[in-house]
Amino acid sequence: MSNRSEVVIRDLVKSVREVLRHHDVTFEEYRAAVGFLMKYAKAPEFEIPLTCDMLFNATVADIEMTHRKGSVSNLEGPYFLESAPTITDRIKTRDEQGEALIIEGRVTDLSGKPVEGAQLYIWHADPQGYYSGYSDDYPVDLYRGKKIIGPTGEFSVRTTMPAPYTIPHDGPSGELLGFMGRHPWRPAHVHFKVRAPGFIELTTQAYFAGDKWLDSDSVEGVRSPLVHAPGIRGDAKLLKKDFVLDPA
Ligand code: MBD
Ligand code: FE
Repeated sequence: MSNRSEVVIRDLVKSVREVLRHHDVTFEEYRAAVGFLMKYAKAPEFEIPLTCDMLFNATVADIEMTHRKGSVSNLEGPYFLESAPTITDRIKTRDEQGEALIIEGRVTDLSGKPVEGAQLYIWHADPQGYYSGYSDDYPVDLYRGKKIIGPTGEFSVRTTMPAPYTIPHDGPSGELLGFMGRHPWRPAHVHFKVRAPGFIELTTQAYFAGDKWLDSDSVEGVRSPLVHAPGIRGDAKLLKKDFVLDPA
């Protein structure tokens, strides 16, 4: 077999040509499309990865799941930071704003055995829908953390409820959504990444039942096993989330 880029890229081009023929695309429309792509050259650097994530990242996560048995994976999104602070039982939030959220569960292997020493990264938007760490006045230690999993595999972390969020939409990514008749909203979500030696890295998200944007997520990331109906504990909402890791 010829090399992989040959096979995949040739097929990709073939698919696009079929769409052009199927819709009788004119030279004028073709020129307009090339003109649109030119906008990415002058746009901020994040626009190309944002458009790619918006259109294709969830599909790659789905493909990955056809080879795995553990927890359902989902998009990483653009806001993961390696430099998240190590936490114990609390994620730092601004001035106790927003509704409290407790996230708890276990990290295990496929047989249910705890994965001691796993690193669980948690990150999410603040109550206004913004992520920390992307401007000088918004330090990385807010709304994100890295928890080291102990011998029982269990964790319990307190933070605040994330708000629904719009992806940046004043550039070409937003214009493309507009061409497709779509809005830029994502449902409220919490991001997770779990790393442990001997296991495949798991990247996923949790969504909340009843969210207005679940059925029309701008990045089409919602998968039903990831939608949780939160419980209540004291003054907080309670999200139960277990992570089952596949062996490497
Ligand atoms: C996000 O916050 C996100 O989670 C994804 C997947 C894409 C854009 C912004
Ligand atoms: Fe996100």
